[in-house]
Amino acid sequence: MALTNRQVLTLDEFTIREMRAFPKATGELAGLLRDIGLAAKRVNVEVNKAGLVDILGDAGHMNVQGEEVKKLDEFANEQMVGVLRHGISCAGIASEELDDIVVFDDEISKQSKYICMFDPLDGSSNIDVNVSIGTIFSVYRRTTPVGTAVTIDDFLQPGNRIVAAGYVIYGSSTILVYATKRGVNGFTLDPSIGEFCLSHPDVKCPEKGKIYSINHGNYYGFSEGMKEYVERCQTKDKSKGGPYTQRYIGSMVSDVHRNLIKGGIFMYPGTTDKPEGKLRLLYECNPFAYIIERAGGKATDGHMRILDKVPGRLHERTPFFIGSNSMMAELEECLSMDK
Ligand code: P6P
Repeated sequence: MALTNRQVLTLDEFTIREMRAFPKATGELAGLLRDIGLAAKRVNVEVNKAGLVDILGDAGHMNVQGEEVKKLDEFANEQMVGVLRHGISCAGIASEELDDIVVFDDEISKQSKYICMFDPLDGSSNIDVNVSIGTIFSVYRRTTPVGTAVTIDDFLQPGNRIVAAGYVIYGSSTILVYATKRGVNGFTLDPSIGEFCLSHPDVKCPEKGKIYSINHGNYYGFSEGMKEYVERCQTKDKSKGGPYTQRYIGSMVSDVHRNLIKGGIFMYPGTTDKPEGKLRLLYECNPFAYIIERAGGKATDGHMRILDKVPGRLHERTPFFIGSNSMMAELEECLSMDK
């Protein structure tokens, strides 16, 4: 008798199984994650053929970040907004690609208790050179009453209120990783059945690591403490932890995903001319900070826990340090020189 394939859990089967663990669960969160999985599949199709059709190239205008928007950015944003608006599990969204929040003010959506924030296609400057890119998302309970239209207050919540967060990497394979209070799990898209299948159960970030990720091009803008840590990463003096391997792809989802799996530290510090750094608190830093903490790692802005920062604006940026606990401790020792 032919051997049947080993039965692997699909994303939908997994979220439904997780829901059974919470008797009071309504299935809304499982539904929201299913919607995001659908958007990811549609984005994946376009990303994988971007070089073949006229979907490459700048869409000819600048986004709120002052960056040229590429057509795939817009497509990915439309897919995320579309599935969440037409689903029944989200009352509104905020996107790194949009100036303001989008309120889903139809009667069904207003009854949802969740809101979602996302960077629809992070690293899009890498699209034209075939480097992996990704979608980053986080889910919060709304703070305004269910049944009313969401407001900006529903979005300016600290990351410690996150209910679920995750990312999708469109790379050599397409992987969706998401975290809830029950842990971090990864799913690889099986194109033969068009389903995300559990491939990385219960992901844990190694306590120690040997990989450091930073853009050395900004070195002369670093603080003394930051420069000291970079020196330690390169030193042959093993008593100071190093030498480490430097890996920097320039696509956050790829750099952070590798360090999450293998151990390591990713750093995007502030510099003398940009003390707030480059990365966005709501769309990039909070989701990854939530995921790394659920996997046993740590994320700070150099002084405080990322998840405790109370956002003042949708698009505010923050210095960002994330990774294995032992490397984060070494970093903090160096950054204490700056105080
Ligand atoms: P830099 C991509 O544009 C991005 O937002 C992140 O994905 C990535 O980690 C970072 O910027 C790279 O920035 O200044 O080193 O090119």
